[in-house]
Amino acid sequence: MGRAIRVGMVAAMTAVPWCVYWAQTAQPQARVIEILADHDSRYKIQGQKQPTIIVRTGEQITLRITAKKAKHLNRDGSIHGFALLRAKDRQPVPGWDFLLKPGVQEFTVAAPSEAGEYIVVCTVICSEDHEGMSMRFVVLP
Ligand SMILES: [Cu+2]
Repeated sequence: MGRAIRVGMVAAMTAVPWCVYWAQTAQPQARVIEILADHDSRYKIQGQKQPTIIVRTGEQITLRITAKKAKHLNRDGSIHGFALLRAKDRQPVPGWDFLLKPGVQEFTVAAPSEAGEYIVVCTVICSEDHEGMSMRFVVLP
């Protein structure tokens, strides 16, 4: 029992300098959000039936998007798009218009500074179901 306490104390003592070190050296990491832009012209997020991305205003996020080809593609080889629109007027959000090639790609971006409802839409006519390729995106204050 005495030994267990000593071990606990050592762990607590060594943990303090490590925390300080970590706080001083760690870079602010963008939160990674994994998205599938699938062959059936749908965005998917694992574990979500109705995929929704929820972020905070100005939050740094990394979109890690896996794209799988549907029926059609652009001449430049893009198979899907990923553009963000403000829901109330479908105004595009500057800097949030990505073209997706087959495979995995990452985009690190800052979330909009205005809280509210947004929509992610596909910008490549990827199939007959392209019009339905959208996803909810919520920016919390
Ligand atoms: Cu599409």
